[in-house]
Formats: sequence, structure tokens, C-alpha cells
Amino acid sequence: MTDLAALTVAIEEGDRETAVALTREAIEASEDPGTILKSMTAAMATVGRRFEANEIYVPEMLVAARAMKEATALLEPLLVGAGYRPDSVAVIGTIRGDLHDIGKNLVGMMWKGANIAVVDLGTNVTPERFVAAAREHGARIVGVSALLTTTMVGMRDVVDAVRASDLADVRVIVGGAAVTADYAAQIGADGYAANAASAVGVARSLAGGAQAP
Ligand code: B1M
Repeated sequence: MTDLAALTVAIEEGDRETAVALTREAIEASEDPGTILKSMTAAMATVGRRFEANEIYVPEMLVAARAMKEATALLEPLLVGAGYRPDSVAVIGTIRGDLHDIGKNLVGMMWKGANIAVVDLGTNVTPERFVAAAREHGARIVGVSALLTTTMVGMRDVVDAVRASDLADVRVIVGGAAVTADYAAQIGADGYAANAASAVGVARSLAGGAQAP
């Protein structure tokens, strides 16, 4: 039987090699994929808490997220095969005109770590693409990142495009170095997160724990 507690610790510590080896071992031992996934998401929950408590910083969160990403890549085919469903679906992207993607990627990784399926639209994403992707993937969350004061103004267009669409259940979360909670409220976004760790709680509360379609 695989030591899943050791898998949790390996991900928390960003030890990719051990995380991947233990995931392989657990798969070969026919452990339940959902149980393996739980031991991984537990790690990211701890990482998020430690980041918010200033016990770790972006680099540590990044290596943990990468370890999680590699380990979950092994698990993904099994989860799909077992009909295992994420809690909800999010589409995420960096706003039109903006090419910064490090923070956005980190938010996406943390969301995946929290069992939220993530469709990453990349950078320079138009409001129309956010809406079309949310519709196509049945997303509950649209996540928009902006790093520039010149591009964050485009976030309002994403909020307006979602509101003008038929996607009544979709919630828009905004974030990025240039964005503040006040600005998010001003443009009518449903949620704001200052960092990738807190973006997990915001997405979870706004998605209402609904199952992915
Ligand atoms: Co540029 N850049 N950059 N840059 N860059 C900044 C943002 C800047 C503050 C640097 C500075 O002048 N001090 C400045 C913006 C000034 C402003 O508008 N206020 C700036 C500028 C001006 C520019 C250019 C215009 C420079 C030029 O060409 N003259 C140009 C713009 C290009 C474009 O986008 N059209 C440019 C280009 C670049 C590079 C391509 C060289 C590179 C980006 C590479 C990449 O992303 N692949 C780059 C970089 C690396 C930076 C800095 C140095 C670092 C950004 C970063 O990755 N931070 C940055 C200065 C800085 O921030 N200190 C700077 C680490 C990352 C983990 O943090 O992205 O804030 P961050 O994400 C955090 C939170 O904000 C939050 O969670 C993340 C993790 O905790 N968050 C979300 C982010 N998205 C979220 C979404 C959410 C929730 C939370 O919900 C959906």
C-alpha cells in the first residue's frame, strides 16, 4: 500500500521526483484515483494556508504547484476513466493586450489543486473569447488576470460581456498586481483575490460547490 501521506508531504515541499514516483506507485497498486487526488488537494490546501500566513512565498508555492501538476498529469486518464468529476469548471486568461501570465498560471494551478477543472485561454484574451469558452466548457467561473494599469480597464468589458450573455450562473473573478478589491467592486466583478492562495476560497464560494456538467 502506497504511503499517501508521503505524497501529500512531497507536493507540499515541491519535491516533484518523489511526488511523481509515489503517484506512479499508487496507480500501480490500484489505489482509488479519487483517494490519490484527495491526498494531493490536501497538500495544496496546506500550501495555500501557509502562503496566506506568510510562512512561504511565491517561489515555494510555484514549486508545490508544479509538483502537483506533474503528479496530477499521471492521474488524469484514470480520473477520466473512473468518471471522476471536478467540483466545478473555470476558464481563466490574461486580459486583452496583456502578456503577463506567471500569476495567472499560478492561480490556475491552485484551482486545479482544489479540484476545479481549469481551461486556460492563455494571454491577450478578448471578452468574446472568455464568454465563448465559458459557454463551451460549461464553466461556473471566469477568471481574469491583469498586470498593467492600461489593460485592467478591459476587465469591465469581460464583466459586461458575461452579463450581456445567456450565462446567468457564471461568476467573474478578477485579480493581478494592478487590480484592487475596490476596483473589482467598481466594475461589478463577483469576486477578487489578491493572490493565488486566496483565489481558491473565492472560486469555491462563488461556484457554490456545484458539480461540473
Ligand atoms: Co512587465 N510589467 N511589462 N513583463 N512585469 C510589470 C507588471 C510592472 C509592474 C513592472 C514595473 O514597471 N515595475 C509594469 C506595469 C506597470 C503598470 O502598469 N502599473 C510592467 C510593464 C510596464 C511591462 C511592459 C509594458 C514593459 C514594456 O514593454 N515597456 C511590457 C508589457 C507587455 C504586455 O503585456 N503587453 C511588460 C512585459 C513583461 C515581460 C514579457 C518581460 C514579463 C512577463 C513574462 C510573463 O508573464 N510570461 C514581465 C514581468 C515578468 C513583469 C514583472 C517583473 C513580474 C510579474 C510577475 O510575474 N510577478 C512585473 C513587476 C512586478 O510585479 N514586480 C512587471 C509574479 C506573479 C506571481 O505575480 O502576476 O502579480 P502576479 O500574480 C499574483 C497576484 O497578482 C494574483 O495571484 C498571483 C500569485 O499570488 N493574481 C491573481 C494574478 N492574476 C490573478 C487572477 C485572479 C486572482 C489573483 O483571479 C482570476
